[in-house]
Amino acid sequence: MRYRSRAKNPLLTLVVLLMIGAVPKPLLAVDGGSELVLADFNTGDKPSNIGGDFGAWDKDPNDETQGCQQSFEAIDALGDETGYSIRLDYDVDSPNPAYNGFWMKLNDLDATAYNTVNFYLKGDPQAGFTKRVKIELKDASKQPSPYIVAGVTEEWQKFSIPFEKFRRVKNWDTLNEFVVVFDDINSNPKSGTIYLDQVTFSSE
Ligand SMILES: [Ca+2]
Ligand SMILES: [Ca+2]
Repeated sequence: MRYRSRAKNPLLTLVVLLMIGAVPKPLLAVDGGSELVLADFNTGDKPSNIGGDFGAWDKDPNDETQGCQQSFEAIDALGDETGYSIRLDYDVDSPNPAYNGFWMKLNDLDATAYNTVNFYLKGDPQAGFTKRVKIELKDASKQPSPYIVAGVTEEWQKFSIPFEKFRRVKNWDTLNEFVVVFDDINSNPKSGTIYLDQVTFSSE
């Protein structure tokens, strides 16, 4: 009854609601620096926010004892109820050398305005998950520059890695690829599920 007495003009209420819904979400975070969203995965489809393709990969598709499957999961690192993250079901438990993961093209992006790569990770408590995950950035030379993040938990966590940790990237003005690697050395357990979301470059 109280709601009705307040909503004196249903048409006006509708217009206000439409206006609230029409306010765009800011793409830039402006607490001291700028941030470029590479991928929030919130369309539940390709491509990334910068038009890049992405997908799962594995060392040997013919080895059925290892692999990585990518899918969209309706859980979002920033709590967006309509958002998605990337679910990675990995398996590096194989009698053969095993590594696999997720790649995302950066389309020769010029990242010289930024100095940090950020992303969110969490593990799936039911499936199990590795606490250590290797991240790689590649420039146009396509030489992988690895960095290992540790301390993944079953809650969303933001990881921020300064560019200088990726020592083999020479040309920050032509970035080729962001890669997640599960390998049979760093992954424990050797099969499990990791969620990835909100990959950004920022200036800190
Ligand atoms: Ca998301
Ligand atoms: Ca296996």
